[in-house]
Amino acid sequence: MSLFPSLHLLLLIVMTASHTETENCEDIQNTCLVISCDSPGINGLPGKDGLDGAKGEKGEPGQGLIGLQGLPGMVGPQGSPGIPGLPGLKGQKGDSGIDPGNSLANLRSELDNIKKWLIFAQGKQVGKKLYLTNGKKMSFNGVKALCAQFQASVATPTNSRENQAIQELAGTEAFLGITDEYTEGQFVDLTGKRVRYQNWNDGEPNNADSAEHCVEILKDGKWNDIFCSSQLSAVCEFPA
Ligand code: MMA
Ligand code: CA
Repeated sequence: MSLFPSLHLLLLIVMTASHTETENCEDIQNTCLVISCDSPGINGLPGKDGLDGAKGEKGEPGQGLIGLQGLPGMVGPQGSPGIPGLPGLKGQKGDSGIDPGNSLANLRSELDNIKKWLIFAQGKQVGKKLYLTNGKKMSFNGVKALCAQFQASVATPTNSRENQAIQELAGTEAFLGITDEYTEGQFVDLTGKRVRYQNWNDGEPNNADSAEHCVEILKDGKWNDIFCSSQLSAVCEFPA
């Protein structure tokens, strides 16, 4: 009888433990049907990788030296030729070859024709003199410079026919190539020669204001001494 209480106690402990374990196992079986209640299961496989961590701080600059520049590469292959250039300008016409001795005569004849056209269009020819005007008004120096550009002189009549040709061509007041700018009262042409033919208006030359050293031909062909700075029509004289 001395053992009974001990055995009874032992049985009680075992039953209690068994009962408790059965209850715990039933709880787990509600969520996991596979797990055996008898012994611990083996470890599962590792989980998936976690998310990336936060970006780290920028590192210090590197300490290495910059390398030397490399040698130039080899010369490349020759390129293809460019497109051909544009044709040059047309050359001057050569001699006919038939009669080269005539070329000068032909030129002379062409020049004569051109002079005739010029006179026909707007010029006045008297003997060996050809008068031309551009119809522009300018000072005496302006007329001199204009005529000089064409190896011509300022119109200088040496007789009444020439005087009339200039008068008709100009149609208005125009400078003549005559002045007394070197010696007052002594009228000379632009070569410095004293003029023999003169066609002064009544009372002229009067050297008004003691400053009239140029000569104008008036609309009626008469002459008047006038200021060289006046603006008058330009008439040039060409050798015809
Ligand atoms: C008058 C007469 C001329 C003089 C001019 C100047 C219109 O003519 O005195 O002799 O040259 O004036 O403008
Ligand atoms: Ca005058």
